[in-house]
Amino acid sequence: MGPPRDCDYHLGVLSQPSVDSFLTINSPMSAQTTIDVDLLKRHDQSQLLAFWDDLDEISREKLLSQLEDIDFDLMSTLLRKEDESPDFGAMAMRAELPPAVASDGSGAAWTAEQARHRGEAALRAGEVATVLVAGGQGTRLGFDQPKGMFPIGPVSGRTLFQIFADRLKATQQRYGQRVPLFLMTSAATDAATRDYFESNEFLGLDPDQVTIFQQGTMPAVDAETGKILMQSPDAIALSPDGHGGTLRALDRNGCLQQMIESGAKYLFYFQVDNPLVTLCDPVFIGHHILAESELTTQVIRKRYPTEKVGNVVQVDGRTRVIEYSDLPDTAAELTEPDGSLKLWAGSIAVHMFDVAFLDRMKTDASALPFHRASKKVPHVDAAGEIQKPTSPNAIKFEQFIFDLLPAADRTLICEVEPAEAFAPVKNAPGAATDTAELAQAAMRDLHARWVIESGGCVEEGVCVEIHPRAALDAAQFADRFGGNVTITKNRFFDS
Ligand code: UD2
Repeated sequence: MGPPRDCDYHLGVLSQPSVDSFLTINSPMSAQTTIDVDLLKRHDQSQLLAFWDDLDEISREKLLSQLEDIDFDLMSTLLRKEDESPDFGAMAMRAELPPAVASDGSGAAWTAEQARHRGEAALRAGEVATVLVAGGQGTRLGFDQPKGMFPIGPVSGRTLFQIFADRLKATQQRYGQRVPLFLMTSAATDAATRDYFESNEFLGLDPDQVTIFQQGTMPAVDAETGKILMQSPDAIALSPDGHGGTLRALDRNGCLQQMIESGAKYLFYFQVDNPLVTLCDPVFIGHHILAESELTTQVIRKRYPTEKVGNVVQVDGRTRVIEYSDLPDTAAELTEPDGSLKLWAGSIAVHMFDVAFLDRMKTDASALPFHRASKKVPHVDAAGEIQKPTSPNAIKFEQFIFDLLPAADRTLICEVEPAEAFAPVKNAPGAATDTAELAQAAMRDLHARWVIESGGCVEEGVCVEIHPRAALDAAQFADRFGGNVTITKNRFFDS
């Protein structure tokens, strides 16, 4: 690849544009694609067409369709740092705790049993849908396939995706109603995820209940110059727009409309990395409904001040999350007179949304703030050479779904015990926290407790795993197997 010819745009094989500064392609495969060259100049991003003359028709079409998707006004606003960037430090110092239901059920005007009944009624009525966000690349885990394909069952070796599908299927059997699954992927995970579901018979789910949809992207920019980076001469360096892109992607792909038409009123949101997620927990769903909350979020009591979870707080009457990376240590370490943490509520990224709230917010999705992350982004330089940086060279922009919290009229937080609901798989073996080994140990310990609480016993060093169709919770395990179980070698209860 020779050096770029600066801004000398040959229209060549392109159809004749109506205005000279427009590049237009009429493709038999797709609709007409047009980009305003002056727009790129105005936004100081003309380098995006620097290799234009060297590209063939297919590459030009590819590049033009990527350019067409970029909101250049938004990019310039972000680059000028004119978008809202809250002072999290100041906020954290005046933060309070939002209304919370503790894990023992206290803090609500109803009992946990009443919440369970209400949640079960919603499940029986087909009012609950689920959304699984699985667009992340799992870089920290060092697994080169979508994270959902990671084998995690401590005895069964079942993958994260299988464990969620098993739980969904068992929930459907218990309540006699189908629970739709909306699965969000990104460009990096989409093809492999679809292939995995299709070649594994949708993991026992009905293909009609699974909707796989792809999130949007944002360009990565050079940290020093603010220029959008090129991944190759015909492609922009794009990265997923964060899980905050879920709302826009649900809307754009017709999923929100699909939910509304099917009668789904409540959406259970969860992340791909947590095999202990209490997917469709009726108590959690019930608290959300009884509180008439628009957005309810599960939290754990943070085990130490700087634990890597979002801090759910109330500031100026609005609930919000201050991400662990934005919370100053001085605020993280604030304590109550009894020595407990003041900002104790750590989000584990399990949320209940009112579908009507999402529908109301869909046009405001772009109002979610963008968070910036410094990353190493390989790219082609001005001479067309591929650069693989060894230190962060670029800024990526991401929206976070929990930034919808301040917009909700009513919110609630529900505390859960980490041992029962949170064991994220994020880091490679050997890390101190959030490894697959630790998640497997948490699954094994939880299931061993179900056996012991049911009157059974588990020999030291023996591993137990319980398929959701055998038991969805401790109470069901006790009903089915109570008192009879002595486990002397590794065992997978699969029916
Ligand atoms: C997330 C939360 C953190 C805490 C923690 C619990 C954020 C910013 N922080 O931390 O507050 O609740 O989880 O485990 O979310 N994803 C997409 N598309 C994207 C980016 C992410 O689908 O563009 C998915 C990803 O596949 C995963 C989830 O979102 O399921 C969380 O992403 P992460 O692993 O980057 O978030 P993390 O661990 O920093």
